[in-house]
Amino acid sequence: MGVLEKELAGGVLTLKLNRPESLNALNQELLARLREAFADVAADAAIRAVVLTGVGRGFCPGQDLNELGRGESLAETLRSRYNPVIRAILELDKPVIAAINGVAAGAGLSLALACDVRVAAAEALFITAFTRIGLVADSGMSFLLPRVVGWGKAFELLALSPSLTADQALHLGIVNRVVPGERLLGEVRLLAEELACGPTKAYGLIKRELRKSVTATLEDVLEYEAWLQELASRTEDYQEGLRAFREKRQPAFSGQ
Ligand code: T3D
Repeated sequence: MGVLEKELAGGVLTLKLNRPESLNALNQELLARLREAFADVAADAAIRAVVLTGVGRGFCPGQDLNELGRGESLAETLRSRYNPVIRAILELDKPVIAAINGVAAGAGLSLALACDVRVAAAEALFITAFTRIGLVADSGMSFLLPRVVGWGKAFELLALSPSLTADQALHLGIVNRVVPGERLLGEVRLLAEELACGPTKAYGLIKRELRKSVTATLEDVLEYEAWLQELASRTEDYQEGLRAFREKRQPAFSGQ
């Protein structure tokens, strides 16, 4: 069994970080496997939704601290190993759900924030962690966190690095839902299956719209929406959506 377990069923690929002895800390091998996995997902039309979770009691506590200080600078590590993974998730034209089964800290929290939907087990914990070891936010966290919780709260969470419970994370909008731990994968599976049966290309275009909205002016956004709606209107799923409406039935989206 490798450091990243993969299971494909019904159009949903489940990726399980599998280094439970370190709560699934990110080492070079795991980061490389994640990068490969998301590239494979992008190229495989049969995969229409992804679930990212952890094996054991942790989701991911960020960088494997036992692997630091072995020559490569942190900047190099981020540019060559972390940033490509974060970009791959954000730019993937398919929905990615984080099933946060336990602690998410440091770049492990960044990984969760890069996902499109976050569902947490009631016992999960959320820690920015960087300043606990004298570092600053990385792996996209300084971009993503203030957009979720606001500037002031983001500063507080980054500077003081408290340990947030799942309910506190829900209250701040860091997670979409909290469920009992034993129900986490079942609930996430249902959500992932619903997304995997949806208009996949429209979901991908929505991700693009949201990314654009972060830096664009209103005029840019209006024009970009018009362009993406044109693309959406050329999909088979749009034709199916219209047919289903007229025939008064549920649409059967193919993802094309
Ligand atoms: O450019 C770069 O490469 C730098 C990038 C940096 C990005 C970052 O992610 S910086 C932030 C790094 N993460 C942390 O600082 C968190 C470190 N971990 C913790 O603070 C705690 O482990 C937790 C709060 C996450 C969980 O605490 P607890 O009490 O539930 O578990 P524990 O006993 O501390 O951990 C269990 C095991 O996992 C333990 O191993 P052992 O003693 O049983 O053999 C622990 O050492 C290991 N572990 C946890 N986190 C990491 C780790 N091993 C390596 N790296 C870790 N990050």
